[in-house]
Amino acid sequence: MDANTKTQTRSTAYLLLEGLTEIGIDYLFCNLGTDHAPLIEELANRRRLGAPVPKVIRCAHENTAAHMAGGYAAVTGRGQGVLVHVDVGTANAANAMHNMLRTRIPVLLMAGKAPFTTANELVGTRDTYVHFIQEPFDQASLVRPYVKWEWTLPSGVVAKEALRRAYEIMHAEPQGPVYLMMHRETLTQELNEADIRSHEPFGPPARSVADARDVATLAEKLLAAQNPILITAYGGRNPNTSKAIEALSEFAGIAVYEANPVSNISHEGPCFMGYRADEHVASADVGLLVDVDVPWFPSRTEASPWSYWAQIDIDPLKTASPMWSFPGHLRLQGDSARTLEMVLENLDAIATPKFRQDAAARLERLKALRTEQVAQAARLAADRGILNAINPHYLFAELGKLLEPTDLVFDEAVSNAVPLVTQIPRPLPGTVLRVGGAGLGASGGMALGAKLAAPERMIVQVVGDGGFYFNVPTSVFAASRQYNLPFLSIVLDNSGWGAVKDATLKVFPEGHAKDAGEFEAALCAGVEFSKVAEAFGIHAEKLTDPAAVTDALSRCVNVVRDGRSALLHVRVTPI
Ligand SMILES: Cc1ncc(C[n+]2csc(CCOP(=O)(O)OP(=O)(O)O)c2C)c(N)n1
Ligand SMILES: [Mg+2]
Repeated sequence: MDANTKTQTRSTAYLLLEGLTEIGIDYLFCNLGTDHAPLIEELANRRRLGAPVPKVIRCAHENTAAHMAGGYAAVTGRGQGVLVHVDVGTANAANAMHNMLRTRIPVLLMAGKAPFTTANELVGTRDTYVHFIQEPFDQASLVRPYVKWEWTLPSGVVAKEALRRAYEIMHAEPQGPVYLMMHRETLTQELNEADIRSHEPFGPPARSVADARDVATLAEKLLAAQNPILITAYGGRNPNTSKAIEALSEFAGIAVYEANPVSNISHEGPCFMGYRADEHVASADVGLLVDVDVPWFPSRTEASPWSYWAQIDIDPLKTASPMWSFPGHLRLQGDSARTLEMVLENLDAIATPKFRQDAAARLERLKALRTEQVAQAARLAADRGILNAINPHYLFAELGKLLEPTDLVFDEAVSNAVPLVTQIPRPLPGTVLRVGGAGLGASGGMALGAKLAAPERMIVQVVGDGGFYFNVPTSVFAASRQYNLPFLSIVLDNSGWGAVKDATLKVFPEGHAKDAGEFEAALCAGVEFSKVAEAFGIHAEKLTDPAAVTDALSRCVNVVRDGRSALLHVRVTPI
């Protein structure tokens, strides 16, 4: 205590931890190193003093830590902290930052920087071999394509200000990761508490909505439409968007599709037509792209030159992508739920009796088509497969019978993703989640983070055998056990990388690879994935016989509902 000013001297690390709690960081998902000594010291100090600190979740691998933060934010909407070790830890977290950016999930990634003093000039100076080799010229470049903001904290004086700015930027739409780096000497710097600016009002900008005149234009287009469609991928990120899609589509008889879904809308909406939007794009006269990144593949599908396309999206320009070209006669930036509600209000006000009659007829046709789709899904699931080649449709249909509507499914099923969403009923939005990125290895960490955020919900990870390796399952299972986060992991073992084989066949349908049957896609045969789980005390089973599917699934689901993780290794139709 300084006798003259009556203020306390505190280290940057102390103030940073305080600042984190002030912006609502409940958790620090960590993989630590020498750079974090000042933070470890002040965590203990603050706990000793009874001051609040974020809860520390130690993860054996950064991939788990960063995806846990993602899973937590996907459920709560609140970005959390991820603390990793200098450049090397950042590199290991880069895959997850790609996924978080592409899924528009807020994450505050923090890393130390190697000390810059070498001879005790400041507390925290270089004192070990690694400090001399851990400072690349541009540490932030490891994740710069995937973050919305990055900064090296120059002094503790601005630690709290920097955190508030990071908070605002990661939570501003389109949401995404931010990255803060800190030298060890900065973290040990002692400051007078009175010098720290604190508690100014802060927060991300309010969500915007489209201009009323543009909304009216779109309502007029829908009034004249004979064959309108709507395509979404992450509409379920906001439950109100799912409701607004249902209301508008029912009113106007709009066929609703999910394309490369990331966060589902309700699949029980009256106009939900499944996943083959591409087959209906050419015949649509008015199309709505609502919260979607890739509605179809232009190499195979083309919109009619006479059709009218409107886009409603928090991020219509896809500003994180150098190239993005889908039609947009009208691009409406803003909150999709509110914008869709306004479109419906406008349409209701101008709807003619003929429009209402036509829309009602379309609605009846769509309902009949949906009934046929459900029957077709049941026919696909009726084939149970054979020994060592269980039909994924059957597997997922049986799993679906055991899940509650609120249970969360993390989909990393890759080439079996369509059977998954086709067979597992999902009446509630945001209950089957995939990352919008391409970085395999997400679902395990995301599942753990979701469980942390929603302990009352059952969490299921569905992952391919290839994806299982990318998840660093030892790290995932260790965190599940250490922090008591039970979840069900279903490993779809089709003997390798089905998607890699499919990609080769798509480009070279009659090529040399096909002739030779050499797709470079087979992985190590005979691996007992269940043993990996058993090493961590997790209930594990291997499923090879279609006749055993129902019992094995219900045993595993019960184990998880009783509070212990389970892994089910399923031999599905091989590649
Ligand atoms: C980090 C990362 N590395 C490589 C890839 C390329 N990749 C895409 S799909 C795939 C195969 C995945 O195999 P698996 O999980 O078994 O699913 P399957 O294709 O067999 O359904 C690979 C390697 C990727 N998406 N992400
Ligand atoms: Mg596979």
